[in-house]
Amino acid sequence: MYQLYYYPNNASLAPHFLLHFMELEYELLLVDRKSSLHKSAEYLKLNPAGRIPTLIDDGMAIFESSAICIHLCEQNPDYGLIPHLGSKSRPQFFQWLAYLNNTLQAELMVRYYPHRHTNDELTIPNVVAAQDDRIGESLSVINDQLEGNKYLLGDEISACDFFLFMLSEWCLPIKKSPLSFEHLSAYLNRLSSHPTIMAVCELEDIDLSPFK
Ligand SMILES: N[C@@H](CCC(=O)N[C@@H](CS)C(=O)NCC(=O)O)C(=O)O
Repeated sequence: MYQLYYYPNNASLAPHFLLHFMELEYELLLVDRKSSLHKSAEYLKLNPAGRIPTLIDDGMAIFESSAICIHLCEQNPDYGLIPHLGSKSRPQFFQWLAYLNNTLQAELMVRYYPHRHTNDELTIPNVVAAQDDRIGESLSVINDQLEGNKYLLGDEISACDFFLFMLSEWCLPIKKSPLSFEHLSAYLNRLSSHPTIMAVCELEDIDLSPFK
């Protein structure tokens, strides 16, 4: 039995997709961000970074969404969400997951928390505008990868696709929306009908209609 500390449409969404897809037994524990519970002494014992998500596996706390995804994939290899050891796709898996988590997600964090990246209030709109451009560049790299590929790694769905769906949802309000990219938009449209994405988004009250 896993426990996932989550908040709707936060970085817990990708691990939530995986738990659902793999039909694992899990409990969702809401971290009330509005009351800053992610900064409470109790939560900081599990996740000293004070961020969401945290996964508890047999009493062990794991934080960082990509690490949680890799751990779930490796513990449940039969579901095929990570290419097996020795497979040529395996380095591609790590490449794309790292790109999503360390590049696109990092840019999104600056976009949505611009006040943390400048000590001059007046420059906040400039930070946001610069980030919109940088996020657009990342989405363009991803769009190119999806030309002729059903999923990020080719023909098979992987954890990277669930991670990308989460980030794409966050990108919807960005100046150059993911839906404005030909291949990315067709891919998101297909993924939005995936049973796991539909079920988890319904539970987290995430509107999928923009992808349709
Ligand atoms: N790199 C971390 C980032 C997690 C993260 O920043 N989560 C956000 C919610 S999407 C959060 O907890 N923000 C609260 C804060 O920064 O105070 C991960 O991927 O798990």
